[in-house]
Amino acid sequence: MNNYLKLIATLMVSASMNTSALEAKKTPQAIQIDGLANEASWQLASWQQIDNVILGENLTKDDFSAQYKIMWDEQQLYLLVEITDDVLFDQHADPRYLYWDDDALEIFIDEDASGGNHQFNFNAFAYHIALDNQAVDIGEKNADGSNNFVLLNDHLTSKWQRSEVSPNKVIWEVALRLYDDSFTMEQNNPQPVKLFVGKKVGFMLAYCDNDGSKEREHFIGSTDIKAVNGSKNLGYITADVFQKLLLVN
Ligand SMILES: [Ca+2]
Ligand SMILES: [Ca+2]
Ligand SMILES: [Ca+2]
Ligand SMILES: [Ca+2]
Repeated sequence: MNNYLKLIATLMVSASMNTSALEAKKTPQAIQIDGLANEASWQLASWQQIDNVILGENLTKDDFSAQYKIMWDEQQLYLLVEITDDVLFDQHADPRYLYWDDDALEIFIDEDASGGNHQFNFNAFAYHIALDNQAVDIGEKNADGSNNFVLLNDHLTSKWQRSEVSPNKVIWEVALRLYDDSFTMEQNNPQPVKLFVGKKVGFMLAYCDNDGSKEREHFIGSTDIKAVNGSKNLGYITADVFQKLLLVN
């Protein structure tokens, strides 16, 4: 390829990345994780939608709808999620047992935006936050080859509360520390990375909605995933379906 064609190709790639990149503004003030969106900082961020159905059919607005805002500072990402869910349901008390079949907020994060497989490693994380605010992901497989569901409660702070004005609405705030792909469960005192202007992160947000069934009724995400072999439920396997999040001032 000659240099002119290379330049055109580069411009086309960067143009397509710009249109799909999500931006997070830096919060000028501390955000308190209390399920109350009363910080002035939240006014600076714009609402994003969680409206792409990954699993399930015939979703209505009353059954589930949600929007979110995202901000950051050097220590953490901050999420404000406003969820309408008609029934809150936690059938399995154990946060590591069939957790995707309980109501759960799921944060997908790829610290270095590398993309790629993360199903049984920490190249990226899929934090399922249960209604008891505990976070679980799939770790490296056990020696016998079985799945190893691990609690990662140290990685985030989570608190939700029902809206005072609309009882079926939940206001959920999360502060999330970012760990790079060197993270292991065996590590002693792992340290999160420092965030900075211009940093790119792989990101997706989703919700498992169950209102009383054996298995979750809907799974809804923030990005439009292209189906592979008829399935859009790919986020727990590969970070390639995440969105690029850019940290800005
Ligand atoms: Ca708050
Ligand atoms: Ca529902
Ligand atoms: Ca990665
Ligand atoms: Ca529900």
